[in-house]
Amino acid sequence: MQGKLIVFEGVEGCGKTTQIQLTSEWLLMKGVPVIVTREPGGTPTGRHLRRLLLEANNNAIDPRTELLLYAADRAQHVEQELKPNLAAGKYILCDRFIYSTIAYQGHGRGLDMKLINQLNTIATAGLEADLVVWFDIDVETGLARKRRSAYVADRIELELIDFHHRVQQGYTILASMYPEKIVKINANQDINTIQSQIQQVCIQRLPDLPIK
Ligand code: Z5A
Repeated sequence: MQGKLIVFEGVEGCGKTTQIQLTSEWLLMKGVPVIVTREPGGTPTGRHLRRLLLEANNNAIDPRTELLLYAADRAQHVEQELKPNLAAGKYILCDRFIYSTIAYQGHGRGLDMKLINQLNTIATAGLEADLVVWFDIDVETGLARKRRSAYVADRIELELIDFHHRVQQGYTILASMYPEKIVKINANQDINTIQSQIQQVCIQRLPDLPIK
């Protein structure tokens, strides 16, 4: 048995969490074995790292330290959560993966892309996503959505707007580089329309999907 890794990516407030939940309910209803996880924070060790990485008052963190902490979170996640669940035949819905590091630390912070790719290779031990769903949304719309909901801004959300635009540009570049892997969804649409498009994408791009 071999499962599949489906990754959801995009800027803040793009609707990943909402759609992961709906996709999980749909797949479970169709008899597909599903688990939902995220980066950072998909393991007990990762939850400690997530706190360090996202605490709003932790603003002395150096960009290279940040990069290494995301890589450490990913290495633990791959070994403890992703690989065993894939081996057990699960369909994994993962909120963020290597593409976030390329978009945020690479395009957003301007860290060396070669270094990022090396660290991603070490952290994933070669594990790749089977499908990446990218929620394409205006940065301002995403941030406004988050501000409308009752929430406390984290360290990355507090970055200047230019940073978020560079991240969005990073995703645009990634989607044009890997069209066979990354599917763009217009995330400015309503929740139900987006969900039915995700279901179509899963059916089309994952031919072995064991839907009943
Ligand atoms: N990060 C990084 O820098 N490098 C890395 O390698 C990794 C991560 C792995 C944590 O991510 C942070 O880590 C992230 C990047 C960085 N930056 N920040 N901050 P996260 O995924 O945990 O946090 P997030 O990106 O801010 O996502 P989120 O808060 O979970 O938002 P979301 O999942 O995209 O959206 P949502 O919660 O589904 O929806 C937000 C609101 O909009 C909510 O009120 C919804 O009801 C509403 N919503 C959702 N869909 C719609 C539609 N279609 N229309 C209208 N309203 C909607």
